[in-house]
Amino acid sequence: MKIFLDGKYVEEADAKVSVFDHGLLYGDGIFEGIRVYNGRIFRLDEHLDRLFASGKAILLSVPMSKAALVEACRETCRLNGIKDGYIRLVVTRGVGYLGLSPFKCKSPTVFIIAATIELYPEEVYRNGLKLITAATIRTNPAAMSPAVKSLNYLNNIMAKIEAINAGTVEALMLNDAGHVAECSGDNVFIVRGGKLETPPSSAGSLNGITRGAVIELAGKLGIPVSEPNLTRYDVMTADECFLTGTAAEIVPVATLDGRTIGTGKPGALTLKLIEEFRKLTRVEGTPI
Ligand code: PXG
Repeated sequence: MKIFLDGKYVEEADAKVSVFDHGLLYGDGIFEGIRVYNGRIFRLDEHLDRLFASGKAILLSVPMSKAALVEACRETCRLNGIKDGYIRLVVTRGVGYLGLSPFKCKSPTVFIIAATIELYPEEVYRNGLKLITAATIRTNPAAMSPAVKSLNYLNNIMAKIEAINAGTVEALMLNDAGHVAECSGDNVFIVRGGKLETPPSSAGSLNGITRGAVIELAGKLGIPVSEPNLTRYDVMTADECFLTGTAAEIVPVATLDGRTIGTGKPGALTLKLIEEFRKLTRVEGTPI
């Protein structure tokens, strides 16, 4: 496997970063997870916009232009023969010293991996996912904005551990006001009376690319979408619930903390959106 690392394409065995890189020492850095479908990179532009926004928020200047990053993503896919897969684009603060200050780091490290991705089990798409609520709340945006896709994922990983310990794959995370924020690596939607609802980013969620695509598709299908604050009660008593994410795509949710949502089977609107999203991924994107 060839990896893009700081301007060069190197063998996986040679793709190494220093133990003094602040991405490793402090989780000081940003990343994107991007899908490749049918030889096209899905919503690459949006992913790069989010990467640059994350960088701005943490005063990390991405050392490559958007056009150069597009080319590097395409070339990494080409070199590895990836037509359907996953791109992980990472920008770290770079090599520095022991000490928090990022200003002593010489230059950011950039690497790109193009590989295949492990999806949720097919059973989850047929029967719906059993969601639990994590005891771990989502980071308060006044502490560190969850809109920044940073290398510091411990908050989400703690929720993921809770999900796995409960025998499932994803956990709902609330914010410190008790409102629904998102899941450990997915955004959340509910259907109520034929309308879609998803928490606002201000509730403490990532501005998901898949979330954005679903909102767009709903608009085209004439389905109203709003972004109110939601509680666990709203999710439990919804007609339908589903999660969205680059890895997950659109996953139906069957239960929350043992309460059956709707019929407990993937709902009609969820299935329609899955169908439309799959169509979209087949035709849209930056050709490799
Ligand atoms: N919230 C969080 C915290 C995420 O990490 C999403 C929402 C969904 O956003 P997108 O833009 O993907 O629709 C994410 C994204 C993985 C993996 O390896 C996780 C994500 C993306 C790609 C891979 O588990 N999470």
